[in-house]
Amino acid sequence: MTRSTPTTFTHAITRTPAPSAVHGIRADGGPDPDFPALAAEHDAYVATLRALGLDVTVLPPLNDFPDALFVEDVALTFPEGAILLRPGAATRAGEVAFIGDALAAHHDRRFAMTGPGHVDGGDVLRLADRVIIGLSARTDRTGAEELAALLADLGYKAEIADTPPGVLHFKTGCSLIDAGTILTVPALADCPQFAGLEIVVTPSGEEDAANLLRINETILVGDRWTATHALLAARGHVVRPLPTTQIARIDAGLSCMSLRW
Ligand code: CIR
Repeated sequence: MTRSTPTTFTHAITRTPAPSAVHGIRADGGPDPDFPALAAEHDAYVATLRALGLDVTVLPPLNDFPDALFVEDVALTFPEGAILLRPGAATRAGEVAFIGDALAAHHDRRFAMTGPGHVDGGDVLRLADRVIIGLSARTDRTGAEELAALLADLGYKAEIADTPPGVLHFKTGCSLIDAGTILTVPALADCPQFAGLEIVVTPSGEEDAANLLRINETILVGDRWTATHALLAARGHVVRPLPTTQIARIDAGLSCMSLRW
């Protein structure tokens, strides 16, 4: 099968989870993660990014911000520059101040949202030719429109989409698996902004697999989602299962734990 590969990643930024991560936000209650097991999931994630050849910056834990390991939500990174966001959860707003130095070390061109709107990076899906910004409980239209203007300054076209109710972030429900193909939960399969892309729907019962992470020729997928592994392997992809049980308890998946470019 011939597949085209989207952006090649060479760098990532992550943040070590603090013990407070067990108190991370979760929409539906549920048990706290087990901290040693969560830290082990994060370690495996960082080790995998490095094994795939990425230069990974690991930032120190921030115990005052339980969700700070989810660096994806506070900024966007591109080869051409970086954008500081305004996360929509009040308890996460302060995380932004702690990512700037790491961005400055790598990106000469830096922009920042100034408000009053909000965007979480988990709502921003980068495609080969444009960026989709999903409206959600964390990302509002005012924020999405400000971000679209900043993206235009970086040379990226942006479109604004809806995120289905009950889905935390746009990318909780979908991921790019190659330049022309989206893996999506059924609730997002008819997203008008996916026109022109091939749509692959998550196997029944494996909707949580939709937040996977493609790193160049390898797709990282939660280790519980065996039907999704088989589906992707049958399409010719190299699949790397990773443990995600503990981070899932605080509503997170694989994309959330890094910024990539
Ligand atoms: C939160 O609710 O903000 C965190 N507990 C989970 C963030 C997940 N991030 C992401 O999907 N990009």
